[in-house]
Amino acid sequence: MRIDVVTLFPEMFRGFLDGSLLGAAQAAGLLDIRLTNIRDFATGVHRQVDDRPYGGGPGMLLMPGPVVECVESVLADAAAGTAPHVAMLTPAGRPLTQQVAEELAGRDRLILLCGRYEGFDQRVADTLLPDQISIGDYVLSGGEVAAMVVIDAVARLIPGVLGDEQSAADDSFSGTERLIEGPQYTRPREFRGLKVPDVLLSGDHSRIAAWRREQALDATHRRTTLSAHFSGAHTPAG
Ligand code: 4HQ
Repeated sequence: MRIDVVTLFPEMFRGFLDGSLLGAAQAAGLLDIRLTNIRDFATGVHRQVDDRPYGGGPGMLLMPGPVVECVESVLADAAAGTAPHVAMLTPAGRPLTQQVAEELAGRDRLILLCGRYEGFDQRVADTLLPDQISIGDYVLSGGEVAAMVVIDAVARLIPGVLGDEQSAADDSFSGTERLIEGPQYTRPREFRGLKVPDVLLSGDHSRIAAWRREQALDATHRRTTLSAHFSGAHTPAG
């Protein structure tokens, strides 16, 4: 799989991409991640990429020219094969879920478009008609961190990227039911008086599977009530 990142801050990705999982995946030829700087497509002596919004208002917007030309140059670099899937990171996008990550992991080529400032001139989306993805309902300073989240979630789904001993199939949200994983335990059998549930030591694999499923259903049900619990108004009285 090839992923192109279009950004004003390619250097933000270096440590992340050279890290253990992604570094190994790239060294093994499973993943090819390339960075292209929007600034390289700016024109004029000042290499300007941003400007003030028409109609007034705070902040700056990314101008359409440098962004669209940057993406087009990445598209032109496509060898024979299927057209890259272009996705823009924006709070207005469809929420990133495990299902969306699985869908993206099925593509041969992705182009991730990272904005800065107050975002992109509308004509970037009107010209490129990109997929639009949000990593959550909060505001980041730029799309780079969001793109790293997408790359992380997608890369580990590419066959061969996780070791044999790990499996994406067992994770929270995987499978058709999309359940959250229940609790897991390793040694020691007792920690500060807290014991590993007996069923996990029983060696009875069908009982263990049934227990894990029950715990996953529980954890999934519990989480739907958690937001309400933690976002209620907190007074000294509770
Ligand atoms: N952004 N999910 C980029 C986000 C965001 C999000 C704000 C995107 C700033 C320029 N991206 N603009 N949430 O907060 O993807």
